[in-house]
Amino acid sequence: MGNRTESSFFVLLSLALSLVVLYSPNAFLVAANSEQTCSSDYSSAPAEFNLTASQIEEYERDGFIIVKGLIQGEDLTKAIQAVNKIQKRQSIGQRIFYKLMPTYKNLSFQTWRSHKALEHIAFDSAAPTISAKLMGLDSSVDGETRSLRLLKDAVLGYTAGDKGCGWHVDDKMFWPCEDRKFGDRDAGINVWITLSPISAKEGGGLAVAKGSHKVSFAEKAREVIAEKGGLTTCHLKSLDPQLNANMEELKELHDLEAGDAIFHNRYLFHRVQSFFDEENSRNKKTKQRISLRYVSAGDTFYDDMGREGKAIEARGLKTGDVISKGEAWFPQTWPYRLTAEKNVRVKAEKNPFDLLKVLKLIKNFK
Ligand SMILES: O=C(O)CCC(=O)C(=O)O
Ligand SMILES: [Fe+2]
Repeated sequence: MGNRTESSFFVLLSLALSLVVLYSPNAFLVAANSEQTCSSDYSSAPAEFNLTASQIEEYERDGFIIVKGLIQGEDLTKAIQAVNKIQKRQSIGQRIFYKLMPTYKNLSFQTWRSHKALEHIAFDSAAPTISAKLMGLDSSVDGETRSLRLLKDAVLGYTAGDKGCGWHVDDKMFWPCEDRKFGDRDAGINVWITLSPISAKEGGGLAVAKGSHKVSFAEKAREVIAEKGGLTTCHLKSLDPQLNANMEELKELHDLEAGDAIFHNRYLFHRVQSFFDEENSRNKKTKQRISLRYVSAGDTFYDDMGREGKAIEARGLKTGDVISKGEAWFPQTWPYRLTAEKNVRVKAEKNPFDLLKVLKLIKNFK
C-alpha cells in the first residue's frame, strides 16, 4: 500500500470503529466479558441497572421487590398507546368470551411479537438486567455465564366488575416449564409493570403474598389448584378457603405510579386486588399492565397438550428440553439479544380467543 492509500485506509478504519462504538457501546464490553460470545451474535443489550445488596436480600426473603420508574417518558407513552390499541382491536371471539367470563377487559399474550413499543420494553429496558441479577445469573457457575430468556409476555387490563384472578402462581399455560425450582432464587421472574397509577386504598392493582415462595402451605395450595387442572388456577378461594385465608395473611398492596414494576419470584402467590368500592370505580379507566416472564436458559420446557404448538413444530421441543432450544420462540434477552434470533420471524400462536374455540366452549358449557 502506498503512503496516501495507507493513511486514508487507517482514517476510514478508525472512523468505522468509532461509529460502531458510538452506536453499540456495549458490543465490545460483552465480547470481552463472555467467552461464548462471538461479536456477530450480538444484537443489543438491555439497559444497565445497579441493584444493591439489600435489594437482592429483600428479593430472596420476600420473593419480590418494587422498582420505581422502570419505564418512563416516551417508552411509557408508547407502551400505553400500544396496550390501548390492543384493547380496541379485540376480536369478536374475545369480546363474546369477555361477556361470558369477564375476567380481564384486556387480555393478550406474546404482544412483543407484534408491537414494537412492547418489544422494546421486553428487550431494551432494564427489566432483563434486573431479573438476571436478582436470579444470580451474573455470577458464573462452573466458569459459564448463564443467560436469560423471555418465555412469554401478557397484556392485562382490569376494570371494575372484572373477576380477575385469585391467589395463584402461573400455571403451565402462562409458564410452560417443568416445576423444578420451588423456592430457588433462579426459579424465574414475573415482571409486572403497571401502566396506570395504582393506589393501595382504591384497589385495581396486584396483591402479593409476601414470602409465599418459601412457606410450606404454599406447596399444598399449588397441589389443590393443580388437582383440578388448568381451569381452576384462579379459584383457590372456593377450592380451599383455609389455604386462601392463610395467603390473605401474607397479603401486601402497594401504591404505584405508571411505569413502576413488581419483580416477583415465579413461585410467589399473587392475585388481582379488586376495587374496594366497585360502584364508584365503574367510571374509572381500565387499569392496564404488562407482565413479562423471564427464565434461565437452562430451565426445561413442559409440553402442556401441545399448547405451544408453533415452537414445538419449529424447534422440535419436548418436555425436558432446555428452553434455549426454543431459540427465537423463547428469545435470549440478557446479557444481550442474539442477532440470529432477532432476524427470525416467529409465527404467532393461534389466538386463544378464536371465534370457533369460544363457540365450542359455550356449547360445552350448556
Ligand atoms: O395483573 C393481574 O391482575 C394479574 C397478573 C398475573 O397474575 C400475572 O402477571 O401473572
Ligand atoms: Fe399470575
